[in-house]
Amino acid sequence: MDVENANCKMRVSQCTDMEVLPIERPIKIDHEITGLEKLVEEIHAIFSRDHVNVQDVQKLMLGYKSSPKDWKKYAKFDRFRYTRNLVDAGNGAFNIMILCWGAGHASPIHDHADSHCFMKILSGNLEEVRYDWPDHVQPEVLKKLKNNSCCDKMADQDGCRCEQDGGYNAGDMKEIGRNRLELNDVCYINDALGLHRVENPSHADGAVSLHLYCPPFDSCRVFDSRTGTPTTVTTTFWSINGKKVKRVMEANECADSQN
Ligand code: 2CO
Ligand code: FE2
Repeated sequence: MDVENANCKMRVSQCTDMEVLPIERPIKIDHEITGLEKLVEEIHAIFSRDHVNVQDVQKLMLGYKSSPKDWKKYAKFDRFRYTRNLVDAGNGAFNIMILCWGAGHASPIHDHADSHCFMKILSGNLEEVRYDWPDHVQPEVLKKLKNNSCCDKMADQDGCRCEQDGGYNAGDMKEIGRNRLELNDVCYINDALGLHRVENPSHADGAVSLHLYCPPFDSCRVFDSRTGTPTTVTTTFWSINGKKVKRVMEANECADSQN
């Protein structure tokens, strides 16, 4: 099975036969979608099926051409970091949000909590940098694909140095690719394809992106760019349906909760 046929109604690690993880290839748009509301409607319709191909979601998102009037009510920027603004909670099967990136804002390196992640540029440009998982941390999906764990792999060496033991080395994060994402581009990632960091490279302009996650997640792991040390953080919203959320600071927000 091909990753584009994976059923994104299920967690990535539950998608069967995902041995082959191909690179993205050009996808043809079936039909144009007029307006963000219509796109959200079509996403609901497709998710009412039992099986939703990754590629079908990509096609829908490509079929919509960004128009700021559609999404400006969700586009709320913060001076210091990128914001996550919920557009639709997808009846619990997925969620759709708009992320607003001020000039130079970036996410830490992070995973996607075993979910499927689709991302479309609505305004400006973003740069996505992909990384391999650090040797000492393995996502559910790779444990399943390789049918082993880092503990199995290292058992007959000098003992397991997996995450519980804090065996982290400088230089553990390996870059595996870079994508420049421009207006209306769509990209897809899941934990089997690696980790990523997303940045607005502009020194002057903001950027806005539309994200769809399925299933939705409210925490993920961020990785220290030097050592690969993972930290679990809560993912929060800056606004929901265009209304700013009153936030209670949590202890783990010191590590930057917006990933
Ligand atoms: N995953 C990050 C977040 O939800 C944004 S990077 O694109 O997936 O905050
Ligand atoms: Fe991400």
